[in-house]
Formats: sequence, C-alpha cells, structure tokens
Amino acid sequence: MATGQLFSRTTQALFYNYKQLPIQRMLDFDFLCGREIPSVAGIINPGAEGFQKLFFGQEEIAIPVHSTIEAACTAHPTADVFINFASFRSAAASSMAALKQPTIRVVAIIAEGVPESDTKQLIAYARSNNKVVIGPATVGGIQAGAFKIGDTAGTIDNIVQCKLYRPGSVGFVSKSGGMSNEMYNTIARVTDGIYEGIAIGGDVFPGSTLSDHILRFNNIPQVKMMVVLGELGGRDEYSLVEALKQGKVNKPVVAWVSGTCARLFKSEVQFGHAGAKSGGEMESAQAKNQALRDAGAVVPTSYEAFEIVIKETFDKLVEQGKITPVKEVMPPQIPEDLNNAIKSGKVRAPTHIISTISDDRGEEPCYAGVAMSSIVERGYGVGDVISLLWFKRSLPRYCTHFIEICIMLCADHGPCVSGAHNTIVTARAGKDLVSSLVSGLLTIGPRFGGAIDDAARYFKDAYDRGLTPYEFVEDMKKKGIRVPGIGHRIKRGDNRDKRVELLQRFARTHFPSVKYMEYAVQVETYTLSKANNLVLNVDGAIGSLFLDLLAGSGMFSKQEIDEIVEIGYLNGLFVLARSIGLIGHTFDQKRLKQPLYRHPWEDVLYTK
Ligand code: Q5B
Repeated sequence: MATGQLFSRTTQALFYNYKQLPIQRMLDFDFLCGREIPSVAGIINPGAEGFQKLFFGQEEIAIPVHSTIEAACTAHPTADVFINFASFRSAAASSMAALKQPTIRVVAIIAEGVPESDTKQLIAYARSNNKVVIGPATVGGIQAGAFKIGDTAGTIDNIVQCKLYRPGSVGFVSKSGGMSNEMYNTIARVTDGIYEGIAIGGDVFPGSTLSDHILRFNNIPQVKMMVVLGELGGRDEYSLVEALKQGKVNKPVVAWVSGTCARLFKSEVQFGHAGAKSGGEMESAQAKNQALRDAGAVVPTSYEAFEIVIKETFDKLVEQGKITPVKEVMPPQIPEDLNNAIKSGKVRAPTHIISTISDDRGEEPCYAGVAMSSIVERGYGVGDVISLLWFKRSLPRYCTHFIEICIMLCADHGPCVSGAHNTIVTARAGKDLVSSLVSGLLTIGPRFGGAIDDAARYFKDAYDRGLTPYEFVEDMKKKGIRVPGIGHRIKRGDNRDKRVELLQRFARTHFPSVKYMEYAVQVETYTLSKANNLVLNVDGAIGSLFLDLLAGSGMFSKQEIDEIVEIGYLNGLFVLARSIGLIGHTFDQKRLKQPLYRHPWEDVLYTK
C-alpha cells in the first residue's frame, strides 16, 4: 500500500446505508474546512432511490440515493472512497462488491464482528488489486482540513478543539477508534496538529496495518513525524518493528502500546477489541513497547508520558527547522441545528401545527389527556374513544353507548346502496382495500348518509326559532331545499326504518330529554301526509337525537353545541360506521374472486 496520500480536499465518498448523523458530520467537517464540494457524492440505500436532504453549511443540498453499489459507482465515477456502514452480517459482501468496482480505491468498514474468514478474503482481494481497506471495527480516519470518514473525531466541537479543520505535521495511526479521539486532542495540544489520522480497527485481522500506514505517511512530505498507538494482542506492531529495523522509515516515530496493565491480572484478559487480548509474552504490551524502542521508535515509560515525548519530538523538529508550525486559521462557525438549539434553550421557533386531542410523546399515548392504559383498565369502548378524540371529554355512559349504537346500526345497509355499490365495483376492478374503501366513502353526501349534519342544523334552527313543522317544511319547499333527514329510497310510512325505531327507543329510555327528536317526528308526520316515502330516515334520526344528547347531557355549553353543529361533526358517525361495511364488501368481493364489473347495456336507456 505504501504510496502516499489516501485523501485530498476534493475526495468524494459513496456512503453505504443511510445514516443521517455521520453523513451530516462529514458535511459539517467539509464546511469547517472550506471544502468547495461535499465529501459525500452519493448514498447507497439498498432498495431505495431518490435524494436525501442534508446541510452543507447553511444551505440544504440533495444527495442522490442509489439502490445498488454498481448504480452509485456509475453515477459518481470520481468518488473513490466507499464508507461502509452495513451491519456485521452484510458488511463483507457489500465491501467486496465495492472493492470490485474499478472506481473504488479505499473501503472503510465500520461494522464490528465481521467474520475473520471474510475479512481475510477482503484483505487478499484488496492487496492483489492495489486497494486499501480500513477496518473492520473502525471509526475510520481523517485527513485534517480535507476529508473525514463518518464519525471520526466525534462532534464538531471536538474537531475544532483538536484543530482538525486544517492540516498539521503529524501522521497518526492507532488500533482503537475511541482512543484516536483522545490522541487527536493530545497531539493538538503539544504539536501543530494532525496531518492524517487512521484507526485501523481492533479486529485480529485489520484490512490495513499500523505499518502500512506508517510507511505511507513516510512518503507524504507534509507529514514530519508519526505517532502510533498500538495495543496488546496480535503481532501487528512487529511489522512496524521490522520496517524500522530495515530503515524503511526515516521520520521520527513516537509509539506506545497500551495494555501494560494486563500483567496485573492472573488469567488471560480480553479488552474491548476482538484482537486485544493478553496472549503469549510476544503479544504483551511490554514486549511490543520494548521491541519498538529497540528498533528506534521513541517509546515512553507509561501512557502518561506519551504526551511528553510527542511534545519533545515535535519541539526538536521545530528547533532543527524541519517543521515550521502551521499558521492558525479561524474556522467558520457551523450553524447550529435548530433541534439542538431549541433543546438547549438558545432559540425559540414557532410551531407549525397545534394539536389538542392526543399526545404520543410520553411513555404511552394519551387521548384527550387519558392514557391508553386507563382506557383499557376502565373498560372503555369505541364510544368513549370517539368522545375523547372528537369531543375532548369523557361523556356519560348512556351517551357513549348511543354513539356505539349509531356505529353498529350504520355499519352496513346491504350491497345495493350507493357507497357499497361503488366499493364493490372498485374492488372488482382489482383495486386495493384503501382505494375500494375510499371510492365508497366518496359517495357519502347530502343524499346518501351525509345528511346528518344538515338535518341537525335545520331541525335545530327550526325548533329554536319556534317554527311549526308545517311552517318549517313549507319554508324549505319555498327555498327549493329538501328537508335533510327526511325521505328514503325504499323505506315507507308502512315499512319504517328499523334503525330509526331502535335509536328512538334507546333515547326515550336513557336521554333526559328528546325534544329535538319529537320535533323531527312531527315533521315526519307532516311529510308523510304528502308522500309515503318521506319518512324520518336514519340520518334525520341521528341528527335530531344528537342535538338531544348535546343539549341534555349537560356536558356542552350552548356555544359548544352551536360550534359542533356548525363545523359538522355528525356525518363523521356515518363515515366511521359505514367504513366497517365497505371494508367488509371489499373483502367479500376479493374472497369471491369477482371479475371486473360491467354494467349491462340492457340496463341503460340510450337516447338522444
Ligand atoms: N322529496 C333520500 O329521494 C332521497 C324530500 C322531498 C321534501 C325531502 C331524498 C332526499 C334528503 C337527504 C337525506 C339520507 C334522495 C337518506 C341514507 C342512508 C341509507 C341509504 C339506503 C343507508 C330519496 C320524490 C318527491 C319529490 C321530492 C320529494 C323527497 N325527499 N321533499 N324533503 N327530504 N332526502 N338523505 O326517493 O313533488 O315529486 O317533485 O334527498 O336525508 O342515505 O339505504 O339507500 O343506510 O345506506 O329519490 O339508508 O328523500 O325521491 O328525489 O324522486 O323525490 O319527494 O321533492 O317531490 P327519492 P325523489 P315532487 S338515508
């Protein structure tokens, strides 16, 4: 691998699996460094395509989303880094697919727990094809002021503190991603900062090794010294020892192998990483530190002294004129995310929606302040739920029982009514449940099922103004308006609607007053004297009885009743109820495998 630069200020990556936070962090880093183009060219989200909106500084940009690695590589031929956020189950296959793309040069694998045999295959393929694998089990890497992989170096605050927005003179490589954050901080404190930092990952078989990167750093003119943080377990550090011994590294190397405490344990200890376990003597931190020291690396006596020797090495290079510390620059301010700013109380923003009926932010959703568990524990029914969500209060049981009776009685009225007919025709045209349901619901209106609100409005107005039924009906006739709630296609004076009778019987037994209903009955008596089909229909019965419920329950002010009637809540009862039947008709037609409906010619009058 030992050529040189892996990244530059124009490097672009393809990001596998949509993870909003690390991508946004990469873009924020770009902005901080003053990059002109975003470092993420495209996102691969298997099975999905389109665009993902993200911030590039203060502006939003749309990053293309591709469903396959091949499509992404074709669309972005200059993006040569593949950042793989796949799970440990699919990371190997997707990484291999990426390595096989001619445009991809570097693959970073974040997942921990990738099977070692799979990693070995990736390593073999990458080496024989002159490609670089960083990871698995890594946070990635960073070239200060140029390019950053995913979550490397953590938050923007940390990146600013560690001065990673501009290049320094130190090449850093570690096994641990977490410790690399710590080291970026240490290095920024005692040197002019990082030029490039790589975390190779804590697996037994890393895609690229400590010495791979040290040899690469050795070829990068801007890197004047190298810092290595190894760990106990494995023999990776010995390839660096070899390289040092063979004189392949001519820049100062400051190194520390952590895990010296392992000797304090009586049995073998496994530290955080798969590869970090105390094995034989050669794999101990002490042996590796000694070997590195013997080979010419600057190795402190403890981790605490690591910072001191890094500083000493850097200062010496400055004294020798080999390093001219970089001039400090002021990075731009990253605009704070609105959500974070609101959370921290720094800004306030107007909301765009007001809601008063339900809330799902707590441990359990609430309907009008009543928690789900209370609804279940108190044995509430659908009438209570409607009363909470529509009327924002718990109505007395007889009211919620009445609502439930309305729902049950209006759930269906056979296949021949307008709504069911439309649903049946739609289902037979092969449409899905929602389309079939909606096509039936859309027929609900002033003539079919949707006359409840108007019935309530007109009956209330006439009753409250003290009109006699005769005056009311004749007044409506003069205006050319049919009395809502009166008339039916099949029900007659001598074949009354059973549903109306049932509702009236319930109300007469349980309601404190049925004055509006009695008025509607008097209207019916008059209209029946005109024509036998002008019965009080189910819409008229519900409309008038709901007026009695609102007025008689003592739960609503006069103003609230007027508002309910004005807004038009009551057709909702028919819509809700009839949805049950329309869904049933859809299933029925599908179950019966009914073919496309075509109306017979014989049933149409063709005329000019
Ligand atoms: N005439 C329902 O009409 C229907 C009159 C009237 C004064 C009236 C009609 C109407 C008001 C709306 C209403 C809900 C269209 C009905 C429902 C659910 C359902 C459905 C199901 C289910 C029926 C004949 C003569 C004419 C008209 C006069 C009619 N209605 N006068 N006030 N309300 N009602 N809708 O049979 O002199 O000959 O010109 O609009 O409440 O939808 O089961 O099917 O559960 O699914 O077509 O129950 O009443 O009568 O239009 O031929 O009129 O009576 O002016 O007089 P028809 P038309 P004239 S429940």
